[in-house]
Amino acid sequence: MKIGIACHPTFGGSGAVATELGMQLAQRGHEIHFVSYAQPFRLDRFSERVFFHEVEMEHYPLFEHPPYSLALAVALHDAAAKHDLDLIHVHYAIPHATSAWIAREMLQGAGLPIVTTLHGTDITLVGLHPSFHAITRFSILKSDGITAVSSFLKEQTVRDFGVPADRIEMIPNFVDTEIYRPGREPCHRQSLAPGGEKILMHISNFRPVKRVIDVVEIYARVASRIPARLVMIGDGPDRPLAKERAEELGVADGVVFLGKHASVDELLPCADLFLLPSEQESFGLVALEAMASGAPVVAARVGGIPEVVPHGEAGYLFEIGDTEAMAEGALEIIGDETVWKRFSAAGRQLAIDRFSSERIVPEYERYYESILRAGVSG
Ligand code: GMT
Repeated sequence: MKIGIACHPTFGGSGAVATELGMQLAQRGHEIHFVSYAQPFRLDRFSERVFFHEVEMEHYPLFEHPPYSLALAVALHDAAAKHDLDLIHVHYAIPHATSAWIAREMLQGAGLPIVTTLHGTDITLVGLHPSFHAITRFSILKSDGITAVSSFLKEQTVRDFGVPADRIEMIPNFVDTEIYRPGREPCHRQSLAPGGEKILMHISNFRPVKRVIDVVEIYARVASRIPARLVMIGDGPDRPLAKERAEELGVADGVVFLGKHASVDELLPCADLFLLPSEQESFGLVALEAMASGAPVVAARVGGIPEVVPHGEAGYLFEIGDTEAMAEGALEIIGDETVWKRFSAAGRQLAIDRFSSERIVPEYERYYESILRAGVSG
């Protein structure tokens, strides 16, 4: 198949999933055309049959906010026409599902099926805003195929957007368990925790929804009981607040901010524990990557996280903001080698059994085939 993929290129789960899916599909013989305003952050290696089309935008002084959605529609239309695409798969409904619909209209009945994958805040936050709700609903319903990354997200879409449940296919996110695995070399443990301290890790785009202050507070409680360091990867609006809180709590020396890293597969195997105390998480891809890398997870019991991290098996889940319980849970796991080994092995096994790319990527292929057989709904 020749597949066009539109996604946000910035650090974030939806762009990561879109890129990994495109690369895996290309390895399986498909031709993949990524379309975005910048190269997706994980599209950092050459792959046969993978192409990138940059959306070009004219910066005209009249526009305080250049109309990206229109430029993307044109880029999708041009890529579809020039490369004879069979299908367009957009990740994160806003604005991609709308741009894809415009592109399909512009092709005037040439028949370009659109698959929209719903990822998270396109449904639970941004899409709910009155300025986006109607167009998000319209564009989702105009898609020929709709997938959601968790059962939680599917239910939210049915409830808040009135999309019939039988129109949404739940296809969970996946992880390449050959790349995300324990014992990767070189190991950065020595430089991250030179005194042999336990390593707690957090990776995100430091938006308020990630509750990075909670991460620091959990760490401070843990570090008051056992030698530990906190490795913070990523960047975003709440990074200064997290730094400030670490200083207030007197634990700044134990916290290292590494900034943005695309290759988190090299760092996750160093973690003794992964922290994800988010306010909302439709899936929690990074928790899955941590589990595949052998790191147990302590997270908030929210959204789709319980579908990924079984409580008491691969980690512990607690109520949002309960940093005391999260710290206790963390100590229970990292304070006992036998318990840690059990959680670590269970998370890795789960990633292999339920969420490996070998298992999930063919689900997308089957879904594309069913959409192509059904034809464009319009
Ligand atoms: O929805 C977002 O906040 C953005 C999105 C992204 O692009 O980072 O993240 C969502 O999609 C990921 C991949 O499917 C999920 O693993 C994340 O849980 C989800 N984030 C939220 O729901 C907050």
